[in-house]
Amino acid sequence: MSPEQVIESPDTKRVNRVPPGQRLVKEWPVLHAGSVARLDPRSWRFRIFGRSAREREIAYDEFMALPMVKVHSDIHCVTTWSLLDNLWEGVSAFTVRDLCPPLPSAKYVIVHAAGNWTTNLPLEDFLQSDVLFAVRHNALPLSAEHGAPVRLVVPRLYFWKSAKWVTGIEYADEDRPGFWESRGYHNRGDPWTEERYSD
Ligand SMILES: Nc1nc2c(c(=O)[nH]1)N[C@H]1C(S)=C(S)[C@@H](COP(=O)(O)O)O[C@H]1N2
Ligand SMILES: [Mo]
Repeated sequence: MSPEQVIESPDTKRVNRVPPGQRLVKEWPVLHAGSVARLDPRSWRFRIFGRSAREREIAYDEFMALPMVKVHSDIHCVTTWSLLDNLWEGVSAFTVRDLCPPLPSAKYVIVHAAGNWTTNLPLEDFLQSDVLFAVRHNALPLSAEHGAPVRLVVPRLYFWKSAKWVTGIEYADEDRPGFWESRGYHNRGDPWTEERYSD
């Protein structure tokens, strides 16, 4: 039997794993705008659309049958808490890209979540080995509070890019600020250079 492969998010290998202005917590906080979405897996769909030659809509059972990866990563929230050593399990961004590739002109991904919530990121930040659509955290299914049935995890950016209650992704030629990005948060959100707020 081959040993279980876990993808290491590169930031977990830094000598100092805590970015400037952050402090460590032991419990995982719950943070979001509005109320907790309670999505029924039977009607949930994952839609890949926008600047692609075709469009895909994936039901929950199909999504759960996709190849899964495990990622070990740290969480850095812009409100200054960091939670180290998270083990995520879910579908790699590469797998989603292969199911429905972007057109060459597409440079951004708009992530859609329940209640018309969105977040935006450069395609380059999305297509990294440690980016996944997670269904489990530390071996337990995601709770509704943390984004069930599926949440995005983008370990190298502040945690607001990690959309909970994901309903799909849209490839775009032009950037389009999402919910927090249009409310004063930085457009990209690199924790190591403290890209916290837009000025
Ligand atoms: N759909 C959705 N996803 C979201 C948010 C939100 O308001 N709606 N908030 C973001 C922010 S600001 C943070 S810090 C994290 C918090 O995730 P957690 O509650 O699992 O810790 O979710 C992110 N994903
Ligand atoms: Mo946040």
